[in-house]
Formats: sequence, structure tokens, C-alpha cells
Amino acid sequence: MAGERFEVEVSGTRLVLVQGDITREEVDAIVNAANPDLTPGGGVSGAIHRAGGPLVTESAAEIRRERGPLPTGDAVITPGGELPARWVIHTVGPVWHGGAHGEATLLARAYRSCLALAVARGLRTVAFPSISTGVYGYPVEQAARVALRTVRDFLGEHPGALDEVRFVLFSQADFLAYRTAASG
Ligand code: AR6
Repeated sequence: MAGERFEVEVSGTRLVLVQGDITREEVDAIVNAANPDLTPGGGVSGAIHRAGGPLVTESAAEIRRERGPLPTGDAVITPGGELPARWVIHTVGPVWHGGAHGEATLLARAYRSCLALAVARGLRTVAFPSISTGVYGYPVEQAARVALRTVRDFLGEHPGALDEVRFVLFSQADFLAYRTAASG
């Protein structure tokens, strides 16, 4: 069912899980599961670039020209263009290679880089997709545990630095995987 929602409080921040389309979220920043070249690509990235329009794609291309490919686990920020969100934080999650190649560490680093960038910019509300669990093949149950543990740890270390961290899960199966990880 669409419209499912789960909410808990962590160190003064709302941690919210919803099922939906992240391009519709009215938050300070949405996170993009990008590729290292910051090109639109498919999946959530293609949707964010389409909805955000040329300002998102051109700003991302400029960062790519200046800095080279974005290393896995790092994050950069562009304006949100035509999105309801004011900013897009682009991060690169790990490609799944079976789990013994540092995938969990890199996935945690991606979430942490986005949260740190949001706090450094004074942003208060951030929405994440399920990074790496589409094209990059990370099993969603395992990714959900890493994602939620990383966010909880970060919020514990930065109490009150954010008003809300929201996960916007595209499918009901993904929503249920995250809800299970959040309540377990
Ligand atoms: N809102 C929320 N989540 C979405 C949306 C949306 N509008 N559309 C898709 N998802 P993926 P990755 C979910 O493949 O695995 C791109 O081509 C999707 O169902 O977007 O990190 C990039 O350019 C899945 O659960 O990201 C990279 O090359 C989740 O978003 C590569 O894919 C992530 O799936 C990155 O792969």
C-alpha cells in the first residue's frame, strides 16, 4: 500500500520511513544515488535529474569537470533546480560484489558523508533513497541495516543537528525491509 509510514525519535531528530517517490519530497535536501561521473543515469538518479531539470545536471557536470570522478562514499551538493527540495546531495554507493569487498563500510561512509554535508550547510531536513540497492545490486535487507545503523550513530553523535532524516522507499518490499531493520 502507498502512504505507509513509520517514525521514531533518535537523539532529538525524527527518523521517518515512507514509501514514495523522492522527487516529490519537500525537504531541505534529497540525496541522489549517483554514479562517479554525476551523469543522470537511470534509477533514482535519472528521476532526480529529470525532475530537477538542467540546473541539477549542469551543476553536477561542473563539479565532475572540476574534481574528477566522485569516489565511492563521498558526497557533493548541487541546487535542486525545479525540485521541491532546495538541494540535492549526490553520493556514490558501493557496487555489490558479494559483501566481502568493503561494501558495508563504503555504504556507511556514503550515508555519513551526506549527513555531514547537510549539517555543515545548516540544512535541517534530509531525505534518502535506498542507496546501492537498485542497479548496484546491494541486497536490500543488508543495506537497510547498514543505513539505519549509520544514521542512528550519526544522530547520536550530533544530537539536535537535524530536525528530520527521512528514508523514501520506492517499493513496498523496500519499505518493509527498512521498517524491519528500524524496529529490530
Ligand atoms: N524515489 C525513490 N526511490 C527510487 C526512485 C524514486 N523516484 N526511483 C528508483 N528508486 P538505483 P543504485 C529506488 O538503481 O543501486 C544509476 O543509474 C530504486 O527502486 O537508483 O545506487 C546511477 O547513475 C532502488 O531501491 O541506485 C548509478 O549508475 C533505489 O532507488 C546507479 O544507478 C536505488 O536504486 C546507482 O545504483
